[in-house]
Amino acid sequence: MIPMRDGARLYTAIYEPIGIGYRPVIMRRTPYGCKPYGAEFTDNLQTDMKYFVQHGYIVVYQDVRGKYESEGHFVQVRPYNIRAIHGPASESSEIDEATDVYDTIEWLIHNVNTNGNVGITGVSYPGFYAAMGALSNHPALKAASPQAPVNDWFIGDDFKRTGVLMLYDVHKSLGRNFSIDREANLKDPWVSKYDVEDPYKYLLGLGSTSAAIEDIADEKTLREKFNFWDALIDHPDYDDYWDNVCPTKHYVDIKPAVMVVGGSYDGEDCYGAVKTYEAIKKQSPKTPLYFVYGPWPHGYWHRTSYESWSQTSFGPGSAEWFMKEVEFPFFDYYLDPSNTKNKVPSVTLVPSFWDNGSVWKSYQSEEIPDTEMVKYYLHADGTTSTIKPSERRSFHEYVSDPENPVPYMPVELMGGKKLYVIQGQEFVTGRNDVCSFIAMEASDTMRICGPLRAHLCFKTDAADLDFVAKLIDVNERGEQMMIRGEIFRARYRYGYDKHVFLRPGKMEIVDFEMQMVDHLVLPGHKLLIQIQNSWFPVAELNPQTAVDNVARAVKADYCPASIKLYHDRKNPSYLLLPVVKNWK
Ligand code: PG9
Repeated sequence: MIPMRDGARLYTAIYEPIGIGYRPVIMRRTPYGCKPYGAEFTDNLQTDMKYFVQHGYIVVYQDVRGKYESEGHFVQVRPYNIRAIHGPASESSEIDEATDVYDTIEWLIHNVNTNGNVGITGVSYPGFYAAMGALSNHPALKAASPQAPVNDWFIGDDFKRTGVLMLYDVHKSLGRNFSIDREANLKDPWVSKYDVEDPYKYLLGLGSTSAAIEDIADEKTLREKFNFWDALIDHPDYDDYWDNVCPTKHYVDIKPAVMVVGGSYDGEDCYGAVKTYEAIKKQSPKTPLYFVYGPWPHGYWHRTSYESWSQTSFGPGSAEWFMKEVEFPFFDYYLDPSNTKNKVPSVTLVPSFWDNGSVWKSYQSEEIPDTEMVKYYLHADGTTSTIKPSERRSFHEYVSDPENPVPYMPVELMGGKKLYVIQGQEFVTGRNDVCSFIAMEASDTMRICGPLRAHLCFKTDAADLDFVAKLIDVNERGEQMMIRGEIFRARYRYGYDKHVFLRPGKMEIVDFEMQMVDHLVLPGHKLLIQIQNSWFPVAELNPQTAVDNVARAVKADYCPASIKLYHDRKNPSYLLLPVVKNWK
């Protein structure tokens, strides 16, 4: 129980090798508990921490403030506190997660046989704590690795995407010990009552987001137990609350080396990984910065058995290789002066591909490869190409009906593992509310590396719409793998801080980013683009009416929308793809 500068004591489990002298520390902070407490704790020491244990590192786990065995008050993604002293504890007892890391490290180097060097790491929510720890300014902290770190729960991580509530995840994960009730935490926190037979039918039957929320628990309970609920419900637009909670702007003048790790198949915090890397690269130029990105679902870069996902396989060993050849050498270079190896390259990329039987390959360099942004225009004949449409007036016309939303997965595959991120879309082909556009066969391998963008021109009679853009890889046998799907709420087309309803019958445009990919389109494969207006129930339904707060919408607010998706000379719609130059 390590005392922080304000007197709160944090439960800290220290696993220290005996009799091998002064060793580096690798540390992880978590809101999910350091269970099982005490000597029987063996789990991570044999998995994601195994190379640190093999090299005699001191391994430290900590319950973050206000969680499990630690004292103090838990705040979801506790904002960086500009009133706190991010350095030696002084008379100010103002705290945040960075000062808690400072105080913990200060205690460790004075009470444990360390060599004076500390690293901090973590995946997902622990990734957020690793990023905040990098802001502690403790001189002993030499390296940090935020991996799939939570960054922004409004725009791109976990709970919401561009302000759209990721309903199924929220519905399932809010049993996930998001309670600040210590008793509840100590029970099995994974209370998920939503492993229902048919989530699509179950959640559609509830009829609205507000009913789905009510189905989790009554509002009073939710507000008392899930102290993040106020944010999800009371701040429907990107207001000061969201701006204050997002850590990105504080990633400035970071002292330790930082290795950001992300997975292109990650259905939770792929956004957080890329935005954390981009922010540090831009705002903290002196920081030794590293980026790793590969075809991994959430945290699977530590899963040594992982070699396939959904319908794709790409060979064994990627996680073992990452831990042994990239992650541990990164920390050891900065934490163990006896290390004689060179530093790892700044950028490690493992492209995805759709061709079962091939094996993954890593590309290491000092920069992300140079790309050219190429427009793939949508055409009236259901094709897509780099040729701009010439028609004077051309559009696809269809109806988006909340009573019959486009499913995000085949019902039999709906469930927790987030396979939807790369799931082939054969199950929606043929729906007239899914607009499909197929490209010619690729003659050479094309590598798409970076965030995509969707630019869609449309008219509608509705006051608001969600657009889902999907980029799909179709192999020679017509089998599909989704490269990236993304949802965007049209009311935020002028910015997330203000919702501006659509003007019925007027030409409107949405232009939005789709999360980073690194994908090889192999010769003989075709790109398929699909545009639709629901992705249910992974995303809540848009009432498609002028409802200020969708979380308060009731069944009567949901109305069908007539939509014209334009693709003509004056109003072209397209996807903008970052194509790697001269890729062979
Ligand atoms: N980022 C993941 C998550 C956070 C909040 C809700 C659901 C998931 C995670 O920490 O695993």
